[in-house]
Amino acid sequence: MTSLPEIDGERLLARLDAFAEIGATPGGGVNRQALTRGDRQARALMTALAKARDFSVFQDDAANLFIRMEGRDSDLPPLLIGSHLDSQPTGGRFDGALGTLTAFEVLESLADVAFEPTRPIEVVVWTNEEGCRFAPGCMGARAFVEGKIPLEWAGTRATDDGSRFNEDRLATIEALAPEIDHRRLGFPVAAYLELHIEQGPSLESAEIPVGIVTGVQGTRWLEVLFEGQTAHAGTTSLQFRRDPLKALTTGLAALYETVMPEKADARFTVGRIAVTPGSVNAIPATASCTIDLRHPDTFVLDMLEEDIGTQLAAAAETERVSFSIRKTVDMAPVTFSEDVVATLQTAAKTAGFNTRSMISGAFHDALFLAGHAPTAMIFVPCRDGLSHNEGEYVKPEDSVAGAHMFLASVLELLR
Ligand code: HGY
Ligand code: MN
Ligand code: MN
Repeated sequence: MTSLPEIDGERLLARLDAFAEIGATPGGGVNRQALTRGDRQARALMTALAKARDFSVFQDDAANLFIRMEGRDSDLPPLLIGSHLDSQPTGGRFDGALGTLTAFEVLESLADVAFEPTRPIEVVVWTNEEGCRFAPGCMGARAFVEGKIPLEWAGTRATDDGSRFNEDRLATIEALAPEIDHRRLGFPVAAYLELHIEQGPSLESAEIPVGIVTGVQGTRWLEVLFEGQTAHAGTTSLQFRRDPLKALTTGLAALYETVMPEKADARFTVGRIAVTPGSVNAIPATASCTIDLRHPDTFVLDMLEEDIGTQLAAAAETERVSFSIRKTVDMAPVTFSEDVVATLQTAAKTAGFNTRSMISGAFHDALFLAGHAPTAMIFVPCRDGLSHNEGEYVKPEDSVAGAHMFLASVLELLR
């Protein structure tokens, strides 16, 4: 090693700008949804940057991308660091990309000084963390940890263009196949560390540059369907109407009044709503919506899920329509490794960072890795805590400070 590794802040900020160009939206954000052309472009750029530094690059059957720095003992399970590059449809330029590019910056800063780690270090880009184009979220991380791709995902259709998950997955793998090697899905990992923007306001309001994430709250996604009878808008009087949209809207109105107002830590979001046949002068045949439900406590999640079912069933009964509810995602709350959290606290002390411990309101790939290897996360502040919005913003000095903390943490984990 020629000298101590140093983060090159300018290089990191330039990388963030370069990736923000891929799928850039007029509002200053990105639309780089999982397994689209934009996602493939980002992976291609990541691969080119890695090969320029002579790192080896691999992908697996879930199209997870790995960038490897060899260690003195290359048989040891690697330290895995990374995040995701796929985005929301009106996403920000930092969600996922900051963690991925910070991990790559750490690899580059180690290579800059010919640092030779005891064990290999791999940067990972997980497939489909967001879950907005293909549900569920964190598909790549989950398939990696389970060592297989769940059969039920094969035909999942994309919400934007209806293409099938398997087709887009294979096309994404195919696009990079000539340049990089393929490897099996899942391998032993010494520890996993992910940096991410907080996507909440607490670090910024407390003016604390680094969050040490000790766990992630639980997330459940529900798909709700009401089926009534489509009929003429002009000739059907009230007593003959079986209107599924009326049931959906009255049911949701009741839930908006109760779930979050009564439970400060609960998060209840209806992100998508659909009506068929969608004709201006026909009473709807069906009305459906998605529900994203979150809470740190599984027991409360169970209770809320039951309340939602009861409330919506009652609305269906009143309107004499049928009703069904399907759970498509159930991510239990996770507590991260105390050892890794303690290592991050040591690293923060050594690097002179004031930190705050916190749990994450957003889910992350780390939630799945926590079941596979000792895992924890580092948060950096983002403006107003805003995310999943084109206005998502991180001050350059906060991105660079996060990278310094990440480098200190990687060195501490390797010790
Ligand atoms: O929805 C989430 O929590 C993650 O940001 N995709
Ligand atoms: Mn994310
Ligand atoms: Mn996100």
